Amino acid sequence: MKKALLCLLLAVLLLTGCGAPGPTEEHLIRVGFSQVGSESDWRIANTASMLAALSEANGYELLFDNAKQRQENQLLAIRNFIQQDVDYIVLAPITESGWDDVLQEAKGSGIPVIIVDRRISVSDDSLYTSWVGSDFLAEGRRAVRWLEEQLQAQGRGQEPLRILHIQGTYGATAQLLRTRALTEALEAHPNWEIVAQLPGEYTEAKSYELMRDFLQTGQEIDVIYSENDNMSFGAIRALEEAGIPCGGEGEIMVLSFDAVRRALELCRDGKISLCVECNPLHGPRVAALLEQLENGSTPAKLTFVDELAFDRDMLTDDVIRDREY
Ligand code: GZL
Ligand code: ZN
Repeated sequence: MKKALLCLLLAVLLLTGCGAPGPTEEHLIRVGFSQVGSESDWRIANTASMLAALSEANGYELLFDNAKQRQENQLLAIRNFIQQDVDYIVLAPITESGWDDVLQEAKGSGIPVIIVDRRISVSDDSLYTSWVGSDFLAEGRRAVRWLEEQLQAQGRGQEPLRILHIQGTYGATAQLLRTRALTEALEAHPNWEIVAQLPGEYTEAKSYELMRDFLQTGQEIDVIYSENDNMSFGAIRALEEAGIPCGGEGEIMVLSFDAVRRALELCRDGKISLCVECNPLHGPRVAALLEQLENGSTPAKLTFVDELAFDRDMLTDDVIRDREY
């Protein structure tokens, strides 16, 4: 008897459809992503990673905005996302400051915000749900440690060291913390000196222009501490035009951040002395945070990605071929 009753109940359930899931709702998770711009190879790789992860095939409807390195465009984009009532906002902030008001509006509309890559400094940390990106201070300290070891090995630990410092966009976390690592090092090494700081804005063109003008001064340098690879490419082009070699024994050492493919190749070929990795492949990491939120669980507030540094000895064609960006 019981068995028959059970079968009858099951039949009723299936026929009425309650209990069994309805036809899968073609519900795409609507995400607004405000990207800094397309200023560097790193940024291009980062955008590609985000778009690949937040694809329709993966269940997302992505509203993408490229701010062309202007914060006002990011503010406009976020307000537009709020207007369109997206499910989530992802922000790659060009600088740390200036986000309180617009994130207050997103919070008021009940739209969770994920920050990716650089950090934001806001009065109230509840204005964003989660951040994923690099430990930029660790990156800078990695470069400084490598330089100290090189100089020791060359018996130059106590010699005067003239450093040209090419900086990224002022106020970007990558700039603030890669710079802090260098200024910390100057305190530890009174024989080190920053002979000039050039605002390269992370672009090859700007860095080339500033480097070409700097070389007109005839100021001698031993090291270029360049806060991303594209600025290193611009500086190296200016050096080569001025007939000044770099990367060889006793020549200018270029320390560069990002470790994009072109930089790794220049490092393998002995032009760049150190490539410090800054991993741009945040797409899957952001998608994982969104999935946690979709499943109602609370993601970590801060997620740091692990990174390393490459010098010439480490770079074989195989290593470079296997790199994803
Ligand atoms: C670092 C990122 C920086 C890269 C640059 O995570 O914010 O911005 O180092 C990019 O290449 O332009
Ligand atoms: Zn929805």
